[in-house]
Amino acid sequence: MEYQAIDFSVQDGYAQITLNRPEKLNAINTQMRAEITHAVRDVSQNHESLGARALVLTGAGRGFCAGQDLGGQGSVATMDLERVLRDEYTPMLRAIVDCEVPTVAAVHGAAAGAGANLALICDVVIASESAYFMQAFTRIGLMPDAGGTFMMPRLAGNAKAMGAALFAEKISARQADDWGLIWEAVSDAEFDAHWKARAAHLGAGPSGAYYALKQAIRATWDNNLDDQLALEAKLQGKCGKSRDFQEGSVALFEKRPAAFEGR
Ligand code: T3D
Repeated sequence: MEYQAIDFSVQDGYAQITLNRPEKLNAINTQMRAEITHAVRDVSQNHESLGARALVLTGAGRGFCAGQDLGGQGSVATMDLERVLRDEYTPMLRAIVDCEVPTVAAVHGAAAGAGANLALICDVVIASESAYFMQAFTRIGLMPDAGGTFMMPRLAGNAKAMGAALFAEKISARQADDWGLIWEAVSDAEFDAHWKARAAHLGAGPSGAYYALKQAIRATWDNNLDDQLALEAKLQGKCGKSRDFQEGSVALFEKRPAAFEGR
């Protein structure tokens, strides 16, 4: 697929999807959804041949993403929101959740509406200090979607999820960090170097263990304790047979950094 609404690259052991409609604050249209879905599936299925043990989502220009492309006055009246969410957003969000490598949203500037929820569904969110997250939906007479009603209560709790949805205010990166919505907020000056270093760290990591822990942590939302303990045993059993575990434990006793091969 030839990408137009995103840029795609691989470097330092990680793949990068850059939402690339900066003149619209990277608002998401049908084409962008299709391209993100395709690129995420490509990374998930071909991460070994691509040499990518992590996937970063970021935005071009002055913000991460302003959510659904509202397309100017008039066009919203003809949108079939149920169809778009079911047929276009759901496969994209599913691809991100199911991706076999860790997904990182590197967020600067605005992350609004579906743009906020696109970030929040990633495994790790790193935000620059001046970034903000906004459940903008009620400002335009909608309710949160794109996984927002799933992720927000789980990450920040019911009280914060309700307030964020009802008041649709900007949640600063620091606030998001305090609420547990994101992994970390870093100074604007350090942001670029910082998320790239984080991505490169994952890019040199034990990708089999990463995939296993992703499956376990996602499954805990549905499992009871016994199911979760059984799943941990099964997944850890696999990790225990990996070359990366051998290397990691030898490196520990040799007091040197592990050189993981991935899997
Ligand atoms: O199934 C479905 O289709 C429904 C799914 C819905 C999911 C959703 O995401 S609904 C929520 C959609 N998003 C929003 O409501 C947010 C709309 N944007 C804003 O409120 C503001 O742009 C921001 C607060 C995010 C940022 O404000 P600011 O002042 O930094 O930037 P700006 O000047 O408003 O925007 C810059 C440009 O981007 C501007 O274009 P212009 O005037 O320079 O030509 C603006 O029109 C454009 N833009 C911003 N958001 C969108 C957009 N264009 C299309 N769609 C947008 N969502």
